[in-house]
Amino acid sequence: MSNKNILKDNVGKKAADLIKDGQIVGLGTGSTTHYFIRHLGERIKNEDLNILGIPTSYQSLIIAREAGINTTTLDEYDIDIAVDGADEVNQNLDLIKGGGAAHTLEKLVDSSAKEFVVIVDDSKMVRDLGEFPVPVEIIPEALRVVKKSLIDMGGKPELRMGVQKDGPVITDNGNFILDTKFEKIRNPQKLEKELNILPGVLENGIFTDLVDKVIVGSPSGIKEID
Ligand code: ABF
Repeated sequence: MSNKNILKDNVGKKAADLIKDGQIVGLGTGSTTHYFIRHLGERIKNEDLNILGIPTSYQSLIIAREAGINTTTLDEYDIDIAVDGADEVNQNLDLIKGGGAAHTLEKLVDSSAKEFVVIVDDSKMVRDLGEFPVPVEIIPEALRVVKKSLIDMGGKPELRMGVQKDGPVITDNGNFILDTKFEKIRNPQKLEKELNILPGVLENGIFTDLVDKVIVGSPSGIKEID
């Protein structure tokens, strides 16, 4: 396992140890949360726990199934605790998410949870958000119009392309992603709201005022910030 993956594994295990029997758990997306989901699956098996997961993407649904976690939906249950990754975390515990193109459902699940825990390695901790472009999910018909609005707002939007570069990434909701670079984001709350009122925008990857705890893995150990 690479050094970074060891850190992800450590924080994933730490978060899995927080989960209590009987809880409904939001299952985030991304490589760090995969470790969490696998550790949670092991605990469910070893301790015979009664836990249901609510996935934030097809990716996390499939990993949950592989890990032996039964899943349900937000239509049926409220969420006790959600555990998710992030692309950037600032000192106020605001986030940029959406590197995995799943931020719309992530925001719904994470914001519905009574407790929202973020797990990251220390490379994700930043002073100001914005080095990582803000993912903006748009309906395909809005591409030209929203791109222009984002440029007018000072952003540099780029349509996210698939690995083969032969077509755009399509989200689980059938939409496009405009990865939008802004200079240092001084007021994440304001930008989060301004992006979401653009017609054609479904959701953006800035998450503010949602996080209860961040578990950070570094070579010197695990730190919890709340
Ligand atoms: C998802 O996965 C995203 O919102 C975030 O963009 C990303 C983090 O991925 P990783 O853990 O692989 O760095 O949670």
